[in-house]
Amino acid sequence: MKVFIDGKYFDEWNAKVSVFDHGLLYGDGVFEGIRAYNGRVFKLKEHIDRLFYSAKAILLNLPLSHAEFMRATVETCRRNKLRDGYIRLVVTRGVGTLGLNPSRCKSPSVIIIAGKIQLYPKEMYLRGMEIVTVPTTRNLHSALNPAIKSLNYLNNILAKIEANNAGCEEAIMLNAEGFVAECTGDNLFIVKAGKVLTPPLSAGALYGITRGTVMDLAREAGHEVAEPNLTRYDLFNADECFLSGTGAEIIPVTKIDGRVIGDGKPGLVTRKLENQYHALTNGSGEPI
Ligand code: PXG
Repeated sequence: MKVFIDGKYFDEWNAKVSVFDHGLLYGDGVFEGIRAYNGRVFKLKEHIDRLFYSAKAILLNLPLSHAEFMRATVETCRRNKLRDGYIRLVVTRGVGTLGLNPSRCKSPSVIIIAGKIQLYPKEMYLRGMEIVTVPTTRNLHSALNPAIKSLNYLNNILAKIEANNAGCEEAIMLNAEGFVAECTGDNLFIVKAGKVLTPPLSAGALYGITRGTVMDLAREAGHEVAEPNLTRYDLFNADECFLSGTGAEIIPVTKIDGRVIGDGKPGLVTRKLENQYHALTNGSGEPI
């Protein structure tokens, strides 16, 4: 595997960063997780757009232009002969001193890894997954805004550990008001009386690219799509529930906090959206 670091390609055993990089010392940086399908990078422009928004929010001047990021991502796939896989794009604050002042960091570092990902077992896509609500809540917008895809994922990792301790792969995170925000690495949807519903971004969700795609697909298929505040009660009484994310794609949820959702099997609307999503991922994107 060849890893892109600051314009050069390194063998994976030689792809290293400094222990003084503030990405490591403080989680100071931003990232994106992107997929390639069938020789194309899916929604690449949208991912680079979001990288720029995250960077802007943390006052990080990205060292490459939008077009250069697109080109470097595609080129890293090419060098790895990757046609189907997962691309991790990371920008750190760069090498600095001990002490958290970011102005001591000389220049941000760009890392691009093109590899594989398998987030959940295949079985869960067939039968649906069980998830639980966990005590760790989403960050407040006034703290580390949850819209920023920063290298500081401890909040989500704590929630993930809590889910794992309860025997589940994914956790529902509420916001400080008790409304459903999203999961640790996936957005959440329910289907109720044919309507496709997902929490509003103001509830503390990431501006998920898969979330946006699913909303477009659901509208195309004639469903009403809305973003109301949702409570756990709304989830328990939904006809269907599913999660969306670049890694997970669309995965049905059939049990939440011990309550069976709908008839306990992945729903028809979920299955239809999964099929539409797979058709789109296979046929569109930036050619490698
Ligand atoms: N919420 C959070 C907190 C995320 O980190 C999503 C929602 C889904 O967003 P997208 O834009 O991917 O539809 C994410 C994305 C991993 C991994 O390594 C995590 C994500 C994506 C890819 C891999 O666990 N999270």
